[in-house]
Amino acid sequence: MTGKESVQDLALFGAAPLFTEKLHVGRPNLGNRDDLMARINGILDRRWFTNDGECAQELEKKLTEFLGVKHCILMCNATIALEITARALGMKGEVIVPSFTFVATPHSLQWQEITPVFCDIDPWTHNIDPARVEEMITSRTTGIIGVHIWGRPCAIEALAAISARHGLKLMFDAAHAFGCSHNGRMIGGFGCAEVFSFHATKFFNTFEGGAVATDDDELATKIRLMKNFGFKGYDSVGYLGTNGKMNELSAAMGLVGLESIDQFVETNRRNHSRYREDLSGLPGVTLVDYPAGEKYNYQYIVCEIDEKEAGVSRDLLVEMLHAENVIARRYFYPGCHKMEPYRTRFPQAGFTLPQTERLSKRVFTLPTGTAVAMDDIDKICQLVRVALALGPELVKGAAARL
Ligand code: T4K
Repeated sequence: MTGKESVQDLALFGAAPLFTEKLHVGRPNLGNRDDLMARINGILDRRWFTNDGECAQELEKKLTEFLGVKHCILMCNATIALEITARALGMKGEVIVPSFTFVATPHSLQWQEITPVFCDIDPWTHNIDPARVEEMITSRTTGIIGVHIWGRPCAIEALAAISARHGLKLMFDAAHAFGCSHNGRMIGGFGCAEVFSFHATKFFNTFEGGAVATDDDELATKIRLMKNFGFKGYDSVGYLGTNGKMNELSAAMGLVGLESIDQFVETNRRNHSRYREDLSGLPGVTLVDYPAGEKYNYQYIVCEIDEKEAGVSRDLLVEMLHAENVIARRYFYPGCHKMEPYRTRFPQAGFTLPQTERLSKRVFTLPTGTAVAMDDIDKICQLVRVALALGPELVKGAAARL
């Protein structure tokens, strides 16, 4: 850099944050507001607020078509959906999961006394590494939960082969992967069942919500009963059940969002391309890409930082971005095996998870979605560029100055 450039660059880290309002990762996508209000009025008029109402039935039907599956069962959130699905599949003992995921994945097992056994990931895909899965299988193993991290499908065929070889149940946590495809087929149609999250921060949201997709009639019937206390008829309960139902307001939000789904994808795709252009050529910074030929929702702008090459650590970059009101997130730091109750139960787990430990220190996510403007993206990337050019000492000052 020339002296002149560095003075301009330093001015980026001004006395006040670059952005006057906080730019969050996970800002919800919102469909047509008038349509939503009209649907909400309909719900109020009908006075049918939950328990498989009109909106929920319509949404289930539309999602089933969208995903190309036989059943799509709405749920109040993905965590309960994971719990119910694992239970309905008869998972018990030990189930193999990645540690590089949101803590809801292992919690959904541990909550019902099933032990999550953490498996390492492939450093390139960030998904569970099938080559490591077989090493984790014991006589107590009953299943595998693959997670499609960032909406990029995990090694579906390899996991299916391992499951078949060892007689295990295979399900997927597809919380990130609504609207994504694998070999031309929509995610939702793989394994025994796949679970989506429709949380506010997800690509497609119902405020809070989720769904289980499956082609298995028997499993679908069981899950439907389990999510409604086990009720088989008015006064007859056939299973131990819980309350996993989605309410009508959430279903209405989903119906309206579904109308705008193409626009959400397009905005995310455009944002991702802009980030790619703006960050290209930066040493030590890799933007997680979405390979051509499949559908993606492009919901996650994931950067991997190689501190040696970049000259600045991931944590310092995130600190600096926060000081500028860019609320980047360190998903999924520090790895589930370092969170309770797993850290205490499995203090040695880190030894078998080198790639998880490495990656969780290197990645962060940046804001995207319909609430982020192109101009914002340019400024965010400029901050990263300048941080790398100035080096750790000046960035530390920038991060600490407010
Ligand atoms: N499996 C996987 C792989 C998952 O990633 C998740 C959820 C699940 C399972 C379970 O799904 P659900 O049971 O939630 O359906 C957030 C979400 O709460 C969580 O749903 C999500 N993964 C996870 C990756 O992110 P936090 O603790 O980071 O949330 P919070 O409150 O810090 O919000 C995240 C960002 O979103 C902030 O920057 C603020 C912004 N935000 C959030 C909300 C709620 C908004 O702008 N508007 C909002 O309404 O977990």
